[in-house]
Amino acid sequence: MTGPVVLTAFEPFGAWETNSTIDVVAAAARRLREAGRSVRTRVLPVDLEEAASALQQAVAGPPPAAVVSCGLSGRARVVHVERVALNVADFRIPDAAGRAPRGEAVIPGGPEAYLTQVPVHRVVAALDARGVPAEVSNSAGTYLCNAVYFHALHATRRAGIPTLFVHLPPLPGAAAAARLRDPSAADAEASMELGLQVDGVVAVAEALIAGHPAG
Ligand code: PCA
Repeated sequence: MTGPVVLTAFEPFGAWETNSTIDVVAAAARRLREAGRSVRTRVLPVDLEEAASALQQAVAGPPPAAVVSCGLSGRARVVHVERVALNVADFRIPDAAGRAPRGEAVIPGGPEAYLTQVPVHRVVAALDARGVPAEVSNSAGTYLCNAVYFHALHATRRAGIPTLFVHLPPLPGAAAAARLRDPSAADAEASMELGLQVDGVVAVAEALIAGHPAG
């Protein structure tokens, strides 16, 4: 039996008072359920250990039809379709538990990196077709998003479950607010409307469920 589509968001962190991925994922889940999909959502803590166990629980049980993890990026002006997760935790700001690893392995003894098995250019094309600006990204950073992506790929790749991480831009106005607290947290121009972000996450999930020839 095929399990649900798993969608994850993150709690707020650093200079961000809210994490818009929570609203985007909730709205995308509603749309997918209306379309008859079974969906499981999780909001992951910005805590290296707890995020890993929450992610592992989210993908446990009948193999998910697809896993789409979403994170907020203060640099993203379009949806970033992440290709790579590094086995590196190197934090510029501490996580919620005060951890600030410098160059430690996400999974000691694991491979140096995983590449998603999802054809990322096809996903960007699917987003373009829905009018959602997107690009392939070759770095999910070295913070929580990268760590969660590494855990997700580690947990799902043997079973061939399509797994993708997308970095989403801030909502309009949010980058300016974050920059007041930490000018390095965001680019002033980084922003995308909520509706477009929801369209994007729905399109990513549908593309992954539909499956696609390698490309
Ligand atoms: N973005 C951070 C962690 C949580 C989030 O939404 C990141 O890019 O690592």
